[in-house]
Amino acid sequence: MIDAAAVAEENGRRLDAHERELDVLRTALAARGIDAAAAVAEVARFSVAAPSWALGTGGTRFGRFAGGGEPRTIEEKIDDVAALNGLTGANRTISLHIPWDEPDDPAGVLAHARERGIRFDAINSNTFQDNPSTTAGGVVSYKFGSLCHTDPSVRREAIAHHRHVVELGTALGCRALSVWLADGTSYPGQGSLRGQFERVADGLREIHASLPADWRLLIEHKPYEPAFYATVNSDWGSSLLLAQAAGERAMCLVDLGHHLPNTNVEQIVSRLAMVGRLGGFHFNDARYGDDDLTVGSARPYQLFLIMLELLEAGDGRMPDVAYMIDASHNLKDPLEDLIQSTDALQHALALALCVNRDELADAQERNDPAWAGEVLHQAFRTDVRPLVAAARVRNGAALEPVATYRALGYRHAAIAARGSGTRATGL
Ligand code: PSV
Ligand code: MN
Repeated sequence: MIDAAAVAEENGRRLDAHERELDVLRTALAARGIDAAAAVAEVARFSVAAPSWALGTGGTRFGRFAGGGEPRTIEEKIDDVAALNGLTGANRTISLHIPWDEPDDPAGVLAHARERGIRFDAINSNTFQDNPSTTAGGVVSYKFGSLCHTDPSVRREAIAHHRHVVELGTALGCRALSVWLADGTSYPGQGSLRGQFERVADGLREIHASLPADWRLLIEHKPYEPAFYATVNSDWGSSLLLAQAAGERAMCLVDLGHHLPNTNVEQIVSRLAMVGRLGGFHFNDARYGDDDLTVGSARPYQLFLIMLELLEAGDGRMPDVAYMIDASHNLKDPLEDLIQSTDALQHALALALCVNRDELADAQERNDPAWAGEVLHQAFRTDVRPLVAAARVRNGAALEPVATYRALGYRHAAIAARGSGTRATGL
C-alpha cells in the first residue's frame, strides 16, 4: 500500500521549489496565450489504465529475468495498481486479460478494487494461446487461428470465449471488450486472404451483436507476429473495415508498436477520429517493431503529435477513448516503468496543451509551414514538468513519483510479503 500521508510528507520537502517553478511557467505561458490552470486541470483529468499483465517482469523469447515481489493473484495486481495510482494519480483503472486473470470470485474482486479506488477498464480476450478454459478443455486449438479458422467448431469456441469475457466484464463494471487476434498466415498460400478476412468479420459481427447496449468493441490491428506472412487485421485500413463490418459500436484500437517502420501514427489517429471509429489506445514505444518499451522513451515527438491530434479530436480536451499502457519491462521494476510511462503520457499531454492551436490553424490557413513549426516547437521546447507535477498534487499523488516510490520502499515490502521468486501471470 502507498500511504497518502507518506506521499504528502515526501511532497512537503519539494513543495516550495515546485511552487516557485510553477509560478515562473504560469507567467511565461500566459504571455503566449496559454492558461496554465486549464492545462493542469486537463492533465489531472487524464487517466490511463494499467494492464494487469505488465505488473510482472516481461521477457523475450530468449529469457525472462523476474524481479521480486511480483503479484501472485488478481487481488495483488489490483494492490499494485492502487499503489501506482497513489503515486501518479493517473492510473484509476486496471485492464484485465482473460483467462490470465480469470477470477474465482468476481464479486469479491470487484469489492477489493472498490476499496482501493480502482475500477475495471476494457477487458481483453485471448485466443492467441490454447488454454483449457478457452478451447473447451482442449477439444479445439487456435494453432491455425480463431475467428479466421476454416473449422466452424473452432470459430464457435472463440466466440463463446468472447461472450464469457463480456459476461465477466459486465460483473466487474467494464464497458469495452478489446480484441487482438493473432489470426493470419505465416506462409504464402497457407490460407485464403479473403476467406480469412470474411470469417473474422463475421465473427466480430456476432460478438458485437451480443454486447450489452453500453459496451464498445475495440479491435486492435498489428502487421506481423505471430503471423509472419499476412495478419488478418494487419493495419488501420483492415481494422476500419472490420469495425465497419462488425457494427456501430465497433471501434479501432491503436497500439503504438503495431505499425510498419516509419508509419505516420498521428495521421492514423486523425483519420480514425475523423470517421468516429477511434476507440482505444495501447501506449508504449518502439524503435524497431513491437518493442513494448516505456512510453515516450524512443519517440517523444511522435507522442506529442499524437496527443495534439487527440486534443484536436476532442476540441481541446482528451476524447472519450479507452487509454491503456501496453508495455513490457524486461529490465526495470514493472511499477517504476509504469510510473515512467504514465509520466511520459502526462508530460506529452501537457506539451500538447501548450500549443496555441488557434495560431497553428492560422499558420496552416496561410500556408506558412515555418510558422506552424515555430508554434509546435515553442510548445515542445517548454519545460512543462511543473504543470504535470501540479496535476499530480491536485490528485493527491507524488510530485516526484519514482523517487517517492523508492523512498517508501514499496518493492521491498512486496518482496517481504510475496517472496522473491513469484511470477505474475501474463505472457
Ligand atoms: C499484442 O502484441 C498485444 O499488443 C495485444 O494488445 C495483446 O493483448 C497484448 O499485446 C498481450 O501482451
Ligand atoms: Mn496491444
